[in-house]
Amino acid sequence: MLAFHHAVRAALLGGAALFAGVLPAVAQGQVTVYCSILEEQCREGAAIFERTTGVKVSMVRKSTGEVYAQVKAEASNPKGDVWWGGPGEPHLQAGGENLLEEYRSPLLPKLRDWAQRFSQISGGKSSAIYLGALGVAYNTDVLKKKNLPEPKCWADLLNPKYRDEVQVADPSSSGTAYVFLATTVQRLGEEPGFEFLKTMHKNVNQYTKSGIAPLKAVATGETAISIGFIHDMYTQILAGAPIKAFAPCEGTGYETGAVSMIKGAKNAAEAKKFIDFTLSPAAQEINNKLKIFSIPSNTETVLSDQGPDFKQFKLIDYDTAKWGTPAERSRLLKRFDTDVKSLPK
Ligand code: S7P
Repeated sequence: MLAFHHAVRAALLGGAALFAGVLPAVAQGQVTVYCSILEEQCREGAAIFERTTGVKVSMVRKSTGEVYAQVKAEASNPKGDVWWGGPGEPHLQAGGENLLEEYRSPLLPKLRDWAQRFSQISGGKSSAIYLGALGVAYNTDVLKKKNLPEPKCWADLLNPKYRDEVQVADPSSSGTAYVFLATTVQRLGEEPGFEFLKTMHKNVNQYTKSGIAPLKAVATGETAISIGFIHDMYTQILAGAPIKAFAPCEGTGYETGAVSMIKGAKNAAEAKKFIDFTLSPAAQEINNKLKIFSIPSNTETVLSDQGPDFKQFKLIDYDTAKWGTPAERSRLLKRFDTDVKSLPK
């Protein structure tokens, strides 16, 4: 009887404290998150969310295209609740294939215009959390040692002098590499775009699974040149890597990083709470701590002045909606596999 009394009192006190937002949260359920931002961001986000809500987070880090494939494979028995991060196109494809649940967070009015538009494009199934511009990084020591020129434009990456010196991820698994593929066909038109990719293929030493791997290889000098997001390149530069990064002279594409609730999520209430968290300054300011300076979607998120100056980049009129439709993304990826990836070198 006494134990019961203590338990009820503890629950009541716990409830009152939580309501007042005073005491640390007590255990409040669980949520499974498929995380497609970087490992360190996923870890930090899970820790803050657990600490502030008491909800236990089971976090799995996978590249964006891989999570899309997993969510599709698990559609009849969903195991994940939330898909956090990664470029928007695989999220849009999943939404278009009825693999995601509509959820309009009460934080949507706090988001920047581009983020509100993304939410509309997705039919309320995904929300935007950040923007990031695509670019090129190179290791200045490696180029010097091999007596290679410094690239400035996309066209420079076709130079036969860079044979086996360029690294980029595989667009089927990596959302980053898909943005590169979609940027190339939008920039040049589809036929010339594929000709560009076929020629560049001769210079590619590896199509990695994850989008961040090529940059890490540039940082250690394993490869001379990589394609990826410029904000991630700045992270490496600020950490002291001998890297230069640029937005190519012809103009470049960009990503809209997204978060979505998985259809049939077993922990729907916790999933919504987690999505609200990803749209809040508390989650978006993790990037300031980790020096990952993409543009956050929430107008109240504190911006750092250490990151790249996006206003200086020449951006193309990148069409996330079109290249995120199931038909276009599937078609482009298939064509990349048959026309580019399978080519001998
Ligand atoms: O937030 C940093 C960031 O680089 O993480 C995401 C991640 O690299 C996407 O990985 P994949 O290419 O392997 O799918 C990016 O969306 C984001 O800019």
